Amino acid sequence: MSQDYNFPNGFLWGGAQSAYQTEGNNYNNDWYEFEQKPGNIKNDDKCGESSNHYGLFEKDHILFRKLNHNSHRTGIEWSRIFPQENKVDTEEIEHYHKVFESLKKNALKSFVTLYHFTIPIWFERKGGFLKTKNLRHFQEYCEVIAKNFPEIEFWNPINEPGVVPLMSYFYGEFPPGRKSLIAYLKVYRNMMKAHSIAYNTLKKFNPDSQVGIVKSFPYFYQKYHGNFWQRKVTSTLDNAYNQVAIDAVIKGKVPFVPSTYKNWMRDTIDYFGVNYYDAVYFRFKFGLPVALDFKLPSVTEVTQMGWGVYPEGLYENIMRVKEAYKGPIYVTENGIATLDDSKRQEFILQHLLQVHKSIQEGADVRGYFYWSTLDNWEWAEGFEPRFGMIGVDYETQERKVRDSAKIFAEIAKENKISSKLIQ
Ligand code: GCO
Repeated sequence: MSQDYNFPNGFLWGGAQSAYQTEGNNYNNDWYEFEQKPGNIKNDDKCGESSNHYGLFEKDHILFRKLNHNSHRTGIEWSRIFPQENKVDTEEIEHYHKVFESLKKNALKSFVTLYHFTIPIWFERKGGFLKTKNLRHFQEYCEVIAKNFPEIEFWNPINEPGVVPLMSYFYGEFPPGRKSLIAYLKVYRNMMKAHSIAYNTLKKFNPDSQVGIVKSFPYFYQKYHGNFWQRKVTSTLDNAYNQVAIDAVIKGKVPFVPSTYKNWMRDTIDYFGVNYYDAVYFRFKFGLPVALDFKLPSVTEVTQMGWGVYPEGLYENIMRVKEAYKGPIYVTENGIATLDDSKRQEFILQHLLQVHKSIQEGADVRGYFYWSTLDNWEWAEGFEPRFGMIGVDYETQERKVRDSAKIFAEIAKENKISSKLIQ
């Protein structure tokens, strides 16, 4: 049976990227320092000029528009705005004004992240998000941004509040390289506080802007499909990673945070952003989860990141959000690192069909952002993974539009996946 899969009117189609991963020439944050130490990054790569989006943003935006995107998720680099404590760099404010003007000129709605893993060196020296008293610096940053950029319609202040606690403070693979469960819990709690600070600050100055959460949302497979014991254990882990953030922004409930905070943490989202890549699978030994795989045992093929592909997880996660939250949902990241673009084409189609299915079943999904528009710096994995729909030659900074970008352009233009495309 041939069928077209139509998306709702006004659906947003775009790509996502972050400031540090694409801009290039950022020398004033914790990641820059971290990269200097041999062994921290695969192949000892350094972010350096990256995809030079800082210099080429105008050309890039024109290209995104040509590819029928109508929106774009991007970010502001905190260490550019505040190179030192209490010092705002007005030239950088000017720069970002130009970036947002250019997005507007190209009819791209901007979704803007304020903190996407990188913090200024001076903030890091003070203990970063591990110290609750440092949150006032984040608040100050949010205030400067709110006052200077009233033109922004969609904010996602903190990218994936669960990832920094996990990668930086539990696994120690991101700066500052700590490995402590206590630090994980403390930083996660402070991330959620920081989210509500950002929400309240941005809304105070721009009540009409939409402020959301962008949540990394792996699908904990055994929570639903394991045996009795596995379901129990996996649910606990899912609570500690996924549910915490959902409860914080919807109910104002955060473990170890007194209930006096509840009121100002509750209802601190105008939309829910789902970042989805894969299902995770725990290997159990003697009843304990001893290892974590980023793929199901049945999946043999993995991406450059070692992640398996499991599109159904995106549908399941959207439906889970729908149950907990009545507002709009966006897929704020979904993508694949591969050298074989035909796999990317398949990945995009399979995941969009799951998004479509969730919409059919009543989920209010209003947009989809592929990660990533451009090839870019993949943190501790360096430059090897190729996530982009648009390839980047890092020697020449030349952009190469991959076929997946063309397919995406067709879908965005028609606002549907046609039966022809599926065939
Ligand atoms: C994250 C980030 C991105 C990554 C992307 C691919 O989820 O870690 O938001 O910065 O680059 O997810 O790993």
